[in-house]
Amino acid sequence: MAEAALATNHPAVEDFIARGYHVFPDGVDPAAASRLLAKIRALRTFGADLFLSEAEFDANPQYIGVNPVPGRNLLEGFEKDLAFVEQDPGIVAAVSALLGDDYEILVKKLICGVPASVVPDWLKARIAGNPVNNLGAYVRPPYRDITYFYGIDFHQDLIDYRDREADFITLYVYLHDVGAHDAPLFLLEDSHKLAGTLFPHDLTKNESGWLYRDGRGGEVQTRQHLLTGKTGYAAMWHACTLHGTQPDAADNERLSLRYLLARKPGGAARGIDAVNATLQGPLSLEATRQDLDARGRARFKGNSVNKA
Ligand SMILES: O=C(O)CCC(=O)C(=O)O
Repeated sequence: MAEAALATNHPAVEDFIARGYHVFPDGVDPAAASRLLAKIRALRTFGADLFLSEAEFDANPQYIGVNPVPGRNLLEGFEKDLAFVEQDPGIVAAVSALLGDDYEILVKKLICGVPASVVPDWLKARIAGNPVNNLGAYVRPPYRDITYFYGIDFHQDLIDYRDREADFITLYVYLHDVGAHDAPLFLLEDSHKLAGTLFPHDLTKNESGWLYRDGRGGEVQTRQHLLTGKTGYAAMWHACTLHGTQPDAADNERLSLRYLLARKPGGAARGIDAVNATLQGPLSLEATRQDLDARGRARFKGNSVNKA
């Protein structure tokens, strides 16, 4: 307990308790971010040739196993180039305060917000209004070493971790300037306070942001915060903090690094324990989502973030 009490002195822990996320005031080295981006762009063009044809897709639809995995992850070729994030002193200090200095990287991958200009019309028609438009199912297999989004409704990152405690955080780094039209992340401040809740979430837009209800009788008024910033912008959030993106309306893709960082199981109390002690709800869920059928296909249409 003494350690958790000490750790709460770090601004990242204070921000997680107060609002569910932390923006790094100085980000990370923009020159290193640009160098990495240039190397990635030299490998990939992010054009319409990313996608299967409609006939190819329909011949064998695969909705599961279409994200990067060990052995098929573009970032595996860039370990040294990622030191500007993984060894940035501000990042290391903040993450250590939350998770302990023996924290581990659960997942790291490149995320591409695919621009409207390259998504084929047949695909746009099929996925319009879906809550989760992860396009991996429609991308040619060799390109599935990146995760591709055409918008995703407000969700918690706990969504992918049934029965796991919210003992991990997400770190996002923009590899180029991201403005309002580049599919920036929308994040709902204070939404973490209701802890784990089932996706899709009960959200009602109002003048101050969104009223968020947990289905258990609890509710919180949240403020919508747009994560826009320059190259090297870095922010991290709690596994129960709601966030999402709208489809990328710009002509260019948005390329970002996404890390999931976790505390080592067991051990002494950490800043994350102090954060979690303030939440009003379960820290883990037996079921995290109810939007998919048995094959992993969207069961219904509906999306809040597109109304933001
Ligand atoms: O980058 C995006 O468009 C959405 C990513 C996201 O929300 C996530 O990976 O949890």
